[in-house]
Amino acid sequence: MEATAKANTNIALIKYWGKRDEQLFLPMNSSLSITLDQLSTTTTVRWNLDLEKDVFWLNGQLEGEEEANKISRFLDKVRMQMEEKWYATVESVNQVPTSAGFASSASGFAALAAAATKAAGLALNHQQLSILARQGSGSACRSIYGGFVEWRKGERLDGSDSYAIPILQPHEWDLSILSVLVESKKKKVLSREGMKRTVETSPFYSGWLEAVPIDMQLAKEAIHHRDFEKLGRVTESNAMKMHATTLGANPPFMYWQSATFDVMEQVLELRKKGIQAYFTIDAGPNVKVLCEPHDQKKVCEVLKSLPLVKDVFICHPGSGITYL
Ligand code: 2P0
Repeated sequence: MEATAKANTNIALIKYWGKRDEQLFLPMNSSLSITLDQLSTTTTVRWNLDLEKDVFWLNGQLEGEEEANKISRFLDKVRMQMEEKWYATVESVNQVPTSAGFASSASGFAALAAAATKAAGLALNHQQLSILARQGSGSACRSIYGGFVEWRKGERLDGSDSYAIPILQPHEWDLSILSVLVESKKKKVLSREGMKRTVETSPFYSGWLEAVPIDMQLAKEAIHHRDFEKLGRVTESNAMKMHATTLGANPPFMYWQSATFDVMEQVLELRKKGIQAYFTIDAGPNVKVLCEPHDQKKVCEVLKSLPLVKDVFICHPGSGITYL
């Protein structure tokens, strides 16, 4: 009744932004991401007859009730498929640089879904695992697979057609994804709250929903033809549109800080000099910069030289879940 699984985080090129069902984590729009080769979570789950509640250890520390309850609510979905309603000890380790401010919910729930079901003796295929992981955190459904991954939003009310599918294996197109750390503090508006507020109040949200299918098509064409410039342009413009919706929310909010602008400007400068680099930004101030591996060293050097940049982590497309 024990299993260990590892999952990497992913970076969305076409963003998941807004839910149509908060309980089932069903998205308003499809999204597309690259699973990275690092920034991972390794999780061991032990189902145990003698436990009276689930116990959650993170990075060697026993977590309090709030965090443990999140895990328990997720494990309830696994328990529903088990004959014996046992509780579990969950031990997770995030392989991310200390307090680097990188989101770990994608790798976290992908690893938990894989370890919990395997430990329970349930043989779920990747599609079923993606559906399960989605119900812990939406973006986790994409981390089940490696490389370039699409999360199809689906239409059904029960979420049975809302899961990720792989579109390109990691070795089929090597890109450099530079995670630029400008801030490691917890964000003020969590992504869950931010997307809810935007869906409910931003007049720009309908424009977002109109734009995503077009961006999605462009991104898929670019990936198919390994057209880096086309992929970069649509990635950057999709991030800008997502962040524009937050400015129209009530109350309005924005995830960027002055250092975020510094990095964005630097990326535009690099392009003026003929170096193909493009940025994307998630629900926080840190920036991810995409470039081709032959430009990686130069781009990294330039970004590290910015005074407000604390660190730059270089990633590449990586694998989906693995069992250890
Ligand atoms: C993404 N984000 O596609 C987008 C871009 C943030 C901006 O997925 O509520 O932690 O757990 O489903 O997955 C972050 O949201 O949100 C996210 P929940 P999640 O990567």
